[in-house]
Parts: sequence; structure tokens; C-alpha cells
Amino acid sequence: MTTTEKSNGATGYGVAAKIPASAHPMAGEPKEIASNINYHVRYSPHFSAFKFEPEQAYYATAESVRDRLVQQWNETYLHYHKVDPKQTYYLSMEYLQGRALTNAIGNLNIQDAYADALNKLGHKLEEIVEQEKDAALGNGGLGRLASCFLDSMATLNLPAWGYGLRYRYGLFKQRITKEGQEESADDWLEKFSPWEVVRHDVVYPVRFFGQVEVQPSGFRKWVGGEVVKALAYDVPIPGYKTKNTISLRLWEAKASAEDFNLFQFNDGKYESAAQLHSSAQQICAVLYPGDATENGKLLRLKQQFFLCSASLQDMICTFKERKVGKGSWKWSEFPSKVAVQLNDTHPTLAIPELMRLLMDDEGLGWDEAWDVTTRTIAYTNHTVLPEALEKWSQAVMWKLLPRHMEIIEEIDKRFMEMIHSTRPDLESKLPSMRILDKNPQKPVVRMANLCVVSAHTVNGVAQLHSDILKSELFADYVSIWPTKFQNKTNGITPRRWLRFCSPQLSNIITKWLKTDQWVTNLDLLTDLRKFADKTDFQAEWESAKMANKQRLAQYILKVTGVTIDPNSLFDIQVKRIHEYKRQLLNILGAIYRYKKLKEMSPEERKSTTSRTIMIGGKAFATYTNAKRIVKLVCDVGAVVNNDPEVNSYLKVVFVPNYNVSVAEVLIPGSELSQHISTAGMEASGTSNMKFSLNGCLIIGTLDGANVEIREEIGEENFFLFGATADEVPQLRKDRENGLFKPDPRFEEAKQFIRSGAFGSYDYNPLLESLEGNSGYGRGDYFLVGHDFPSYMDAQARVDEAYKDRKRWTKMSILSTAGSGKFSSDRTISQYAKEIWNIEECRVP
Ligand code: 26Q
Repeated sequence: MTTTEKSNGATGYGVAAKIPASAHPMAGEPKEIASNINYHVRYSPHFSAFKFEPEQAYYATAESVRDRLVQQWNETYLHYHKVDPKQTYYLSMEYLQGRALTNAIGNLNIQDAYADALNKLGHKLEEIVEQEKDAALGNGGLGRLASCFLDSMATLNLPAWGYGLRYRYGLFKQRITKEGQEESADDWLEKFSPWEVVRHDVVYPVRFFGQVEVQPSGFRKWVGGEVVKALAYDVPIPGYKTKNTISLRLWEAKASAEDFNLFQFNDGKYESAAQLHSSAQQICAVLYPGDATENGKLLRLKQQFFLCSASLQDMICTFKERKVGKGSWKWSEFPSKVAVQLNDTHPTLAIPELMRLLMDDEGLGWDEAWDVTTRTIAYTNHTVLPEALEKWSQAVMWKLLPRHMEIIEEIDKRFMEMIHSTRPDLESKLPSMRILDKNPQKPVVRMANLCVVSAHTVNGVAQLHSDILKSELFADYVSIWPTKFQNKTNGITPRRWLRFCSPQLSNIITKWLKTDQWVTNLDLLTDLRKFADKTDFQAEWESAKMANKQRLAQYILKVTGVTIDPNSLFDIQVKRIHEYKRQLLNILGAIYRYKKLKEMSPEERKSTTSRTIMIGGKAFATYTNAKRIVKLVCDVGAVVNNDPEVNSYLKVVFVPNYNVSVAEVLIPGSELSQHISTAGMEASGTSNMKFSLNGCLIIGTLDGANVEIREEIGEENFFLFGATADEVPQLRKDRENGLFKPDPRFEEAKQFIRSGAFGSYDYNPLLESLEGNSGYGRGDYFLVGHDFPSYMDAQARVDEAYKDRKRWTKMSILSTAGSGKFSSDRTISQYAKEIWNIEECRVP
């Protein structure tokens, strides 16, 4: 096909010339859709006229889809306004939305018509969707969870919205060089995003710094400082096969014209003239301002407050709007209209900010404001790692948010008084239970404690994690508020993570179940168990998996230049690089496997299982050990993949720039995936659910949601190894006391690295972290050495199982069949009933 043939018709050439440019947003016929696309090419010009390359086609296609979404979106908004149901507001500093086009036309159920329409215009839908950049406004699990939740809220017709920040640069892009990981800015808005709508009428002032003024009436008022405007950008979130289309509202910090000092500018003082301007722009500049400096920390705190303040002002505004004309109302009704969910402690400032707005702006007394606040706010915890529990310097907080610090002090004081008067038995625990840590070295505010004291509900994200929260991290609070703590096991959206990323497997499932209802009722997958032994079902299953493996092999070749064999076992570990996730255990296992292969005769090698080990993930830029792990994986790959003796039995590939779109190619093509964190450290994990849903077997520890996945799919279909969470503390003590006896295989693998087999890079810091008295200062804190032998034994069981194809395919089918529980529809229904108390509100 030539370029002229791909013309939108404006030049008068090609098939598309016959298609007019008109806009009928709700049209469903391919021909009408094609003319909608043409309309945007001509009348929403973002490029030079007459261009209709894949990039222009993508933007015009996306805009035509957006038109349809806008229609449904407005209807949803008006319907909610009329019905005035209780609504949930999900506050999250992160959303990992990925691409939107496939998801939107899939949820609107118009994919075939769009594929036809684009064909008429000389393009292929599969190629067009590849043009879109990922929206990566998050780091990993917590951000992707927020995005899966939005999809389920819309699909379940729940009145619920997401609130976040519109970062100018999202999560960094990762490139692999000879040095290892290299980061660069992710310019996702470089051109523009067709999925956002700016709301110039939705603007709120957000104050920073300043002081508290006491008025003669005794009222306290926060004044002075600097005021930045929060401007709303809305992203439509369509539900699957429903009209309901909800909003992800992202705030952008906007300086106002008054902040621009024209006199200074005319005086040639360009920088100082624009100072306030640029200080406002910094707020939403990047996802993670490095927190190595005080400035970086302050900026992160500003971001958090900016999200909380703008979002709460918006909720209050909506609440009041919906009360207008409905007779008299009371603030005590607020919690029956508004539920706020805090995605980890990052938006904790919503608590003192709601108190402040209610007391200082609306005139409520402390008790009334406290009652409203605590009945409104709920908190989800996503980690038990001490270094991830947020603590903010009191000094910084007094400077940035003086009124909020007064309120936090008062909450702390009242909490202590309550303990003194009702629970004297807990007094000895108060120093660690308090919100304010008065440590004279560095007084801090403990955000998790503020959340636990103030929220009506606190939940963990997998059963094991919630149990650990109750028995350890928050144990002291449980006896005060026994019913406050809940579990809500995470989930993933089956639309993105099966229906759209693996259409072929989806079609087989639909064919055999004789219904596609599983897409919104994932428990129906259990019926696949009936066919798990059937030869023709197995054959179809294997051919779909093979097609996905071939697509993955092509992708790996494209991005790494490494050819991998689709007949080998595809073994994948993709997630943020972190020592507790133990990518190091994986690569040490690969190194041991390589060494054994080298020692075998060619004849012996033939009886082994060929494997392709793929590892991917980003290391936080300042996390040195994580970057060393990336480098080690790359170096091992360079040696193994170029070793002609063994490279038909083993390949090791580092998959660069892991993100949502890459996951959508990797996961469907996976056969084994590794979820091998030290037990008790991974709160839940959600990629384990995605892999399992896609018929991929898991090798894993009894950690996070692995425990529940294994329960659902059956222990015979799960390759288990490693210490359990309750064994871990004693094992660490044994380690410190020199009682640990390393397995010879572990020593051999480490020695192989030391021998220089993978190059001369200094791996000693990594190797030392596996010995006593280093790492976290606690010697192999993550117990890689302890778990290594049982990991290798489990890997041997994997190799054996893979040799029996029929057995493997059956296990694969049973993995999918047992994954129904892990739909985010189930998770969100439970939040709706058991925490938010909200109900379906379907747009007619
Ligand atoms: C903390 C302090 C200061 C600045 C930033 C942070 C910070 C930022 C991001 C702390 C944690 C995060 C992200 C955490 C995260 O992604 N947690 C993952 O959440 C998933 C969803 O619940 C779980 O499945 C994973 O187990 C958990 O690691």
C-alpha cells in the first residue's frame, strides 16, 4: 500500500476518497465510523493537511472514539446528578492506565466495526493502536491497581470517580546500555493526549505556607503564603458493555496571570518575573521528585496536599450543588453522599484538610467535623516494609501546612486522652501508637498512624497481608477498634488482562463455555475444568498459547535483537526491581542452570527442558543494588545467549522498559512466571493474577496473593518453595547468629560470578548482600541463601512437568479456570458493599 492510497481522501486519491468527512459520534457502521475518522483528520487538525500516516490515523481514530465517550459521559454525569447517589472518590497519587484505544473500543464493543473502518481507510487497527504512548502516571502495582479499579467501577455501574495528578512526565523510560539501566524522561504529552478534556470551569485555589490567623471570634484561619490553582483534566473511563462512563479527574497546577510580574519582565528580569509561574509548574512536573534532597521531599509533600485539597474542594462543591433546591440539609449527611478511599498513605492529608474545610470554611465545631471526617474516609495499606511507611518531618509540615499541623496535633492529643481515659493498659504502647513521633533527633508525623486513628476502615490487599497488619503493624490498635480492620484481596480487570490482550484464548474460552459472560462474571471460568482433559480443547488451548508465544518472540527480537525459540519454556519475571522481590534468586538459579548445562555432554543436554528466562522491570534511579541486579541479568544474558554450546537450551533476556503495554504482550505468551518474594514482604502482587488468568503456571513462595491463588487453582498446579512468613524472623536470627549452612549449589552459583564468567563489573556489593553482616546491615535479609535449594528443587519439578505436554496443558487450563476470584469486579463489589456502602446507579 502506498502513501497516497492511505490518504484520507483529502487529496482525492485512494479508496478513502469516496468516504466523506462527517461526524455522527454514535454511528456504528464501519462506513460511518470511517467518515467520523475522516472528519477528525480534516477538522481537528493537529498535523499538516493531507497527512494520513499511522500516527495521524491514530489521533483521528482516538478522537472519533472520544466523541462517543463524551456522549455517554455526559449522560452518566447528568444521571448521577439527578439520582444523587452516594459516590466514592478514589484518591491516588498514581494511575498506570497504559494505552486507552483498544480498551475503549473493546468496552464499547465496536472493535470489529473499527477494524473494518480502518481497513477502508487503508490502515490496520493492530498497527494503529501501537501508535499510542502509555499513560504511565505510576510506578507499579499500586498505580495499576487504581486503574483496574476504575475499569471495574465503571463496568459495575458504580457511582465512583478517580482523582489523581496530571504529571507532565510520567515514570521514566528505561534503556539498557553497556552500563546497565539508563533513565530518560517520559514525554507522554509531547504531542497531546486525545483522552483528556480540560475543564476550564473546574478550578480551585490551593494554598501553601502562610500562617494561621486567630480572629476575634476565636476562629482560626489559614492565610498568606502562596496560592496555586488546580485545574481539572478529565479522562473518560468507559465500562464494559454499559453506558456508564466515569471520570478520572487529574489536577494540573496552574499559575495565574497575576503571578506573572510584567513590570519585572519589562525590566529585563525574566527569571524573577516568572518565579511564581515556574514554582506552580513544578508541582505536577514529575511523578517522583527524587527525595534525596529537602527540596525534593518538600515538592512531594506539596504534590500530595495539592491532590487532597483540590479533590476535597471538588467533592464539597458537588455535594452542595446536589443539595441546592432540595430543602434544608446538614453536614452530617455528607458521609451518606461521599466515600473517600485513600490509596495508601500518600493522600493522608485529606484527613486534616477535610477537617480544616469543615471547621474553618464551613464553621463546624471540632466534634461535628471529626464525626463527618471519620465517617467519610477509609484507608488501604499496601506495604509492611518499614522504609515504605511514610513519615514527614514535623518542621517541614509546620512550614508548608501550619493549620494542618495544628489539626494533626489536636487529633494526636485527643487520641492520647482517649487512651488515658479508656485504655490505661495501652499507655506503654502510646509512644509507637501516637501520630506524632516526638523523637528529639527528628520529630516526624507518622502518616499510617494518622490514617488508622482517623479512618473508619483500614484494609490490607491480600488475606495474608491483612492478617500481618492485624497481628503486627497495627496490632495495638486492633483491641481498640476490633471491627475497623478488613481484607480486600486485590484483583485485576479481565477486560484488559485477558479479553483484549489475548483475543485468541478468549475466543476459545467463549466457544467452549458457550457464552462470553465470563468477561463480567469471571467465576464462570471454573466450568473450563470440565474440559481440562479433552484432547480437542487442549489442542486449541495449546495453539492459542503458541500463537501468543510467537508474537512475544517477535517482540523480543525487535527490542533486544535476541532470537528466542517458541518451543522452549517461556519463563518470565516482570515487576519493579527490588531486593525483596528477589530477581537475584532468579538470576542465581539461571547461572546455576547454565553452569550445569556447560558441564553436561551434548547427549545429556538433549534430555533437559529448554528454557527462555525473561526478566524485566525498572529500578528506581537511586536504588543502586536494584540497578546492579539489572546489570547482572544483562551480563548473564550476553554470555549465555552467545554460547553456541548451550544456547539452544537456555536463553536469558532482559526485557527493556517494562510497562503496561509490554505486559500485554509478555503475559499472554508466558508459561511459567516467578513470584518469589521473601514470604511476608509482598503485600499482594497483582501480576501473579494476570499470569495465572492467562494459563501461566506460577513458581512462588507463600506470600501475598500467591497463597490465595494456590488455594483456588489447587496446590498440584503451583510450584511452591521457600520459607513461610512465620519462619522468616527466626531464620533471620539464625543467620545473624551464624547458624546458617549454605547449600553447595548456592555457593557454586556465587563462585561462578566471582570467577569473572560474566565480565569484570564489580558484583561484590550484590554478592556481599547475600552474606552475613551486610545488605540491610542484617546479612541476606531477604533469605536468598536459605530459599535457594528449595527454589532449585521446585525448578526441577517445573522441568519435569513441562516434559509431559498433556499434563502441562491441563495445569495451564486449570490455572485459568481457578482465576475467577481475582477479578477486580469481585474486589470492587466488596469495597462497595463492605466499606463504601454505595450501590449501582445504571444510566438508562
Ligand atoms: C513512600 C514514601 C515516600 C515516597 C513514596 C513512597 C511510595 C511510593 C510508591 C511507597 C510505595 C509505593 C508503591 C507501592 C506499591 O506499588 N505497592 C504494591 O501495591 C500492590 C497493589 O496493592 C501490591 O500488589 C504489591 O504487593 C505492593 O508492593
